[in-house]
Amino acid sequence: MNQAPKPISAYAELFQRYPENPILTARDWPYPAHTIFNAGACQAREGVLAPASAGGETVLLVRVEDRRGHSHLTVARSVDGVTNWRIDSKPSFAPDPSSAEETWGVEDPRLTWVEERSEWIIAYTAYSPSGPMVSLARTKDFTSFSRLGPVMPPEDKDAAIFPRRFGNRYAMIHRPVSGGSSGAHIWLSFSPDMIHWGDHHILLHARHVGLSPPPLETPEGWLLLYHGVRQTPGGCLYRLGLSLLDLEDPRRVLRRSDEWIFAPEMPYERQGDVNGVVFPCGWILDKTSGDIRIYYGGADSCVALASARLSDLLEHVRRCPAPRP
Ligand code: BMA
Repeated sequence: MNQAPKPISAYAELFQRYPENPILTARDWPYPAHTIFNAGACQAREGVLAPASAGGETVLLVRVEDRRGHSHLTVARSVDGVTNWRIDSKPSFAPDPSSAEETWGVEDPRLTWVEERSEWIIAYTAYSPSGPMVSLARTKDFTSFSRLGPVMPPEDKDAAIFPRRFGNRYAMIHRPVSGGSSGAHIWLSFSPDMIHWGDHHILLHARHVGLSPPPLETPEGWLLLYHGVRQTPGGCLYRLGLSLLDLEDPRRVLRRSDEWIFAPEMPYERQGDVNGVVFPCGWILDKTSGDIRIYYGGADSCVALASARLSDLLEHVRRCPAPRP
């Protein structure tokens, strides 16, 4: 194995990259694929309708792009979450040909186990001719899927559902883009039934930010890992920051990092179909060890893995400033 170059940053690193990254590329695919990247992640048991708390193997729902530039989602499973991936032999969740919203594919799934419904809710980007929009689907076993349908009109993406209700309402983070130059902020919306969404609030203001994996419940609040996009003369750079939301009222932002904590540094993050992108859609907390595995797309061309300690992330975010009122 070639020795991977050391990260160039001199800052203390919260995330450790898996030394043999990337863990999956299109070359691993059992059928023709142009690239694979941006995977949702969870732990589930094959063929068993079991709650997330029951553990099980790692399931990735991987974005696969074909040579038309259209994406679908395919399941990859691994016992240790790192090696020996078993990949479905055909697309597991393909665009619905009868749905105009999915004409140009389905992208970037985020998976949330919703205990009271005993099912996984998948928030994904449906690429319609009018632009990207947020759609929801559900599954109990990652074998059969059914759609709840589009829930946010274009342009909107980077959505994930919270695992439990607040009062009697579900909550969802998403990233609408309005016309003009008012920016792309992270929003929070509520719904009584997961279909009809309203009571919209801006959570994080910025020129261009979006949620990365789904919010993670911790004793100190909902931990958010989000990406910030910087446009440079050489293209976009996608880097990650942390934020913390109040546990009972996720409209309250408690902390937000003003420095990025993870950025494209390695060759598989800096060079690919889209250079300079790290894009996590899933993270898995091992509640016993406190370790988190973060699955992220590298340069829109592979799936890579990094790990962090939950206690380190919380210590870091605790020291971040509280947003100005
Ligand atoms: C974002 C999303 C991601 C992609 C990233 C970089 O807007 O579309 O799927 O990884 O751009 O191209």
